[in-house]
Amino acid sequence: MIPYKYKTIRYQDYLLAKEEEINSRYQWVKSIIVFLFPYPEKNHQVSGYLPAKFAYGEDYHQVVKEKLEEVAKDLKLNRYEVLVDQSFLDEKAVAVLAGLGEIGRNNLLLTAEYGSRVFIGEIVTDKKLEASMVKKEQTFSNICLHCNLCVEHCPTKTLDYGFEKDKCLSFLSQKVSKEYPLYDKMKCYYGCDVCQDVCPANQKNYEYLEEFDYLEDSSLSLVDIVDLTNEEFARKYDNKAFNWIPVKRMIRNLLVLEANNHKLSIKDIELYQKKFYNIDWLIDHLTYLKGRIQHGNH
Ligand code: B12
Repeated sequence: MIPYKYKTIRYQDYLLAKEEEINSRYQWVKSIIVFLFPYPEKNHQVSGYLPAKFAYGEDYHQVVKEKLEEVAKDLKLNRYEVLVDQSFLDEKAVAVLAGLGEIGRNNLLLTAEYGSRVFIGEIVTDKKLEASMVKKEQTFSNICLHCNLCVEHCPTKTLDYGFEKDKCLSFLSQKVSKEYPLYDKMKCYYGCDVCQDVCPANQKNYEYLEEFDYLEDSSLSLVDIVDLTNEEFARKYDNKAFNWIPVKRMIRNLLVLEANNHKLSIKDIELYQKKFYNIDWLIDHLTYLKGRIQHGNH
């Protein structure tokens, strides 16, 4: 018998407790200023492997934080906090409520000016500012064409029923998971671009910060990271959005990409199995890849 214990709470109670917790920490907040920072759409052909385009340039967390600190100083705000990604806010929802766009079928904020290739950041402040939008009806509702191209092209069928996070290649590239056949569809070593690449609301011309332009060291090969510790990896890529990922997950991603590109032999896999003999989850994934290659199922 599997040993387990359980207790139940009402969903409403959870929502109230969550709200109370946020209220107690952010009781001082009167306004949220929501910012969009577009990043480029351009493709790059390189010899190594690439992340999704949102990670081509400098780490957006650092860049957006730095820019918003400058804005907050210009605005002479008294009490404020700059947030990006690691935010207590649902950033897509606050952007919609501020009138910046709508949530498209691909689960992302779509904007009329930039499409979906935007980073969202906020300044929360104790200053009472006039809201840009007062009525919910003023939100956008026609940027997403509901053409379903994102749904049809998603390699792992993540969007068939709303958004199934656990199937999303962006999620899988960051986590350890046993969904090995889904990894067979992977093209980027961090994140995924498919649902945005096929979106007709994208492919727009706009200005963006040069910090988000492609940097050469975003092209990775196994030799670049295979012998690094987590600390060495984080230091080497300290200006990259993916620098927080444990290095063995990045090595897994590169091994998967090698296999997906028919560049991994059984002999290579056996060498990696020896090298990483004490990391069970990685050995399991390598065993799967070995089976795949043995059965000629590339
Ligand atoms: C965790 C996370 C992920 C997870 C999964 C998140 C998920 N459940 O969607 C993973 C790793 C899969 C992921 C992937 C990506 N992410 Co992400 N992610 C986040 C993060 C940190 C939290 C999102 C979250 O879990 N929200 C809570 C859940 C419950 O909300 P939700 O299901 O997404 O949507 C709810 C609301 O939007 C609401 N809703 C819908 N419509 C409306 C309308 C109104 C008016 C309201 C009030 C609410 C509402 O209902 C939904 C269900 O509750 C946010 C940053 C943040 N703090 O918000 C970035 C963020 C959403 N990610 C971002 C990006 C760039 C990506 C990727 C494109 C990266 C990539 N290239 O691989 C992919 C896109 C995958 C996809 N198609 O969605 C950007 C999105 C920018 C944009 N244009 O929308 C964000 C905002 C980060 C940032 N600061 O720029 N992400």
